[in-house]
Amino acid sequence: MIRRWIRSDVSFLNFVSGVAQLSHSVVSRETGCILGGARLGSENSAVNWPQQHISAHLPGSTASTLCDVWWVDAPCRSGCDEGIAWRRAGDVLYGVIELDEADFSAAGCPAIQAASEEAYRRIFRLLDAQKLPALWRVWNYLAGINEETAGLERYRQFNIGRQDAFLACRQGTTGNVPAACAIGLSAGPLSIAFLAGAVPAVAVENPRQISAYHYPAEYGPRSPIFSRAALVYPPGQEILFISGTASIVGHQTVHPGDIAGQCSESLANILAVVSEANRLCRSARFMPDALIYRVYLRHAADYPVVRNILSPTLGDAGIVYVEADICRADLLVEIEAMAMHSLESGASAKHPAEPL
Ligand code: 3EB
Repeated sequence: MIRRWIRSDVSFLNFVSGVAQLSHSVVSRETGCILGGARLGSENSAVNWPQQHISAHLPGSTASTLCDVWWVDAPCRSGCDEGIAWRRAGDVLYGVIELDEADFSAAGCPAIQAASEEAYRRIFRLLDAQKLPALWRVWNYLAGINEETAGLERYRQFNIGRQDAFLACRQGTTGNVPAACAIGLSAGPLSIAFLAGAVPAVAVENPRQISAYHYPAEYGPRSPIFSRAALVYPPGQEILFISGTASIVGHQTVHPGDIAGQCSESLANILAVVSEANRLCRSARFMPDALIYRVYLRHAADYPVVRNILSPTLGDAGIVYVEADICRADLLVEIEAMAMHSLESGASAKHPAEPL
C-alpha cells in the first residue's frame, strides 16, 4: 500500500511514501534513483542510500514501518564525507548524519551541545565542498529532548550547538534560514537529515508567531534557528516545506494540557503559514488538503482526538502520525507538512498569461 505519493512524470524530485517493501518496488521500476529518505517505525534495514532512522510507534498505522523516500529522475553520485552519508543529483543533495553522544563526553560542554555543533559544522563543510550553499530543510532528532542535564534542557543545549555552528560557519542566523523540525525520540543518536541545493530557499514566516530566531531568552540562552516554512526550487519545481508547527502564538505555548486546543491552534498556524506561502510562491496556490503531513504526538492515546480534528480540514490520506516528544515540555502535538508543485504546468500556474 502506498500511503502518500506525490509524483508527476516530468518531475526532477519526487516523493514516495509507503510500506517499505512496496515503495521500493515502485521506485525500482522507475528510472533514476533514490536520493535518500527516512524510515519511520520499528524495523531496520540496510539500504545503499542515505536513510534517517526514526524509531517510533506510528499511531493509527496498520504498518509497523513506513518509508518516506525522495527519488530523482536523474543520475546520482553518492559519498560518505565528514561522517555524512549523502547522495546528490544535479544541484540537489540529501544527507544524513548520526552522531553518538558518547563520543562527545570529554567536550568540556554537555555532549548534546558538542554533538549538535559538530554535526552542523560538518554539514556546512560538506556543502562548501559540494559548492551547494543553500541548506533548505533539516530534520533533527535527539533522545530525551526535554530531559535536563547540567541544569539545562537538552533541546536548549542543542540550540546552543546549532547556533554556534551557524555563527562559526558564517551562516545567517535570521531571515533566510532553513525550514526544520526538532523532535525527541526515546533513544538513539543525534540524527540530522537535510536537503540542500544551489539556490537559496525563500523563507516564509507566520504572522501569528514571532520568528523562532527572535524568541526571548526565557526559551533558552540561544534561539532556535529555523524558518516557519521554506519554498525551494529543484529544476522545474517548487517545494513548500512547512517546519514543525505547534500550539504557539507569539512566542507562548497556548492551551497547555489541552490536546484538542493545541491541535486546533497548530492547525490554525499551519493554515496561516500556507497563506503566507501562497503570497510568495511562484506556482499554483498550495491547498491545505493536498499537502503531505507528519504529525508528532507526545501521547499515542491522543491519536483519536487529533485525527478527528485534523481530517475534516486536511484529509486523511496524507497524514502519518508518529509518537514522539515535542521540544517544549508543555507541547503535546506538532505538525509538519510539505507539497511539491511543477513550475511548468501552464494550467495550474499562479500567474497565467492574461487573456488578450
Ligand atoms: C516552535 O515553534 C516549535 O528547533 O528546529 C519547531 C520546528 C520547533 C523546528 C527547531 C523547533 C524547531 O518553536 C518547535
